[in-house]
Amino acid sequence: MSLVNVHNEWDPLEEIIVGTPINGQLPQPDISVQAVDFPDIDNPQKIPVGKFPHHIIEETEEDIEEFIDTLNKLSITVRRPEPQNNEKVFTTPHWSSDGLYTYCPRDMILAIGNTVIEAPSSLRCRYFETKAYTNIFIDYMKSGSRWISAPKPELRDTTYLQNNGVFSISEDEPLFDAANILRLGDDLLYLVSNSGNLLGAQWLQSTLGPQYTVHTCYNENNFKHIDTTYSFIREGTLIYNPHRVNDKLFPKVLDKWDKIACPKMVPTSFYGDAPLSSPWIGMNILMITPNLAIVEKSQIHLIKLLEKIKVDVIPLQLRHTRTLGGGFHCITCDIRRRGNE
Ligand code: ABU
Repeated sequence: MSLVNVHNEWDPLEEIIVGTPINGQLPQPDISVQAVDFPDIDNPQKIPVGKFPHHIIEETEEDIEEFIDTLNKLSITVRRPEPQNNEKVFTTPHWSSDGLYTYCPRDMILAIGNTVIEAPSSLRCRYFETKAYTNIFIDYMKSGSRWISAPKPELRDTTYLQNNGVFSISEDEPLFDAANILRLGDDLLYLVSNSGNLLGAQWLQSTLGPQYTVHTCYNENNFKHIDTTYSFIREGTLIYNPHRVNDKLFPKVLDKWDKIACPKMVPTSFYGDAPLSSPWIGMNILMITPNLAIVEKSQIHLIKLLEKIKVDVIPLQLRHTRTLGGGFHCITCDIRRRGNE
């Protein structure tokens, strides 16, 4: 039986990939890093670069170990990527870059039904990131899963566009991070942003075929990933980021959903001047079942809201979500959930 079998964000979780901060670094800044990760910094020289401090990596790995322990106690299988050498510079015909990290498998791996898809990221530094998961993908393929890589993009300088200070990406080739997409059964919600273009949505639709419908949606300021814009709790119920979407921006496919505004986030600290995540990383939660969520423990307002709508919460610590750019949804890729649609 295919080890990959996942149709939505909330069915009972059975298997998951959890990232690692080990060997993580901020790559040499280039136009892709500026456009996608630091669109608010107008002077490229102000973009942070280099290794994350040791204590950030160590404390994060410590927090992740406790997270994995919790998942194991819930009988959930956990797999981890092979740490990569991100310092190594690589070159394509158009540019050179070094790597970022393997902390956020959510950004690079899309699991839909029995298929894993390697995403065509608009960040040059992530060009080879999925290589850290090859052994896992081979295991999945041997179990009967499908394994696809989206066409490798060229990512020329002309990919990155700036209009009135807002970055976007061109429509020259399909581009998206897997974190631009959320699964609602046969409906997929696809955020068009500075990390995902319309051609990417079209590629996904044509690759998955008529069983699925890819619904494009937008948020304010073209902000990259969908999992700090929407958190899906269970069939028919979602939490949205009121700073990024409103009645005008909700896509039609969500017409019948109960949409609850995310309460204010509790501010959490970060290292340096420019973190990889916004404060909304606090709403980046992982559903274990439709009635059980893992939430970063400082987010007490969100925890209260979830309890009010009858979701039990396991509050866990993840101290460096803003510095490293990932909460519990980002640092995972759910591979198998019980349920068939
Ligand atoms: N990788 C998720 C980052 C999203 C945010 O900072 O809001």
